[in-house]
Amino acid sequence: MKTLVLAMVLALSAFAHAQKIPKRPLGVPADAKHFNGKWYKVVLEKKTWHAARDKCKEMGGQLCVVPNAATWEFVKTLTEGAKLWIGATDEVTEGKWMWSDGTPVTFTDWAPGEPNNFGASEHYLAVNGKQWNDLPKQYAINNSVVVGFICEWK
Ligand code: 2F8
Ligand code: CA
Repeated sequence: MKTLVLAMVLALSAFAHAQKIPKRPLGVPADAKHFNGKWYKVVLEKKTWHAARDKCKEMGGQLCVVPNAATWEFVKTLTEGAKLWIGATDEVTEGKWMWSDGTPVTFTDWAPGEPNNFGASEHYLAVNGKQWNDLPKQYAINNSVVVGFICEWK
């Protein structure tokens, strides 16, 4: 019996090791979800894109960056269909989309016809469970559709 228990413990330990589940760093919220070396959390607070960016920084992270398709597939699962800000903007140069960590936006999943800079004031990236749209920065305040944002931690 003892041998069986020991074998099970060793097997479980080997399984956990194989999964490479890292320890959540101090300061990252306990309910943040892990993907590929980073931690992500949906914050359900209606803020402008800039206030959302600042809030993520205050919490020791940054607005979510989506550098590739694999990350987007994961981030999609966090949205549960809600419209949320993530960290890209073309506010400096219209049409030149940059992540708020200073890297250029290369991978994209814009909805058909987007980004369209509707009304010449849409410079901020909002996502839902499907695709991307550019929206005005005040959209979460003037209209309750953008209900929050996604922060990430390294
Ligand atoms: O038709 C797409 C278009 O829909 C809205 O504008 C009418 C969105 N703007 C807001 O909701 C503020 C656009 O971003 C979107 O491109
Ligand atoms: Ca748009």
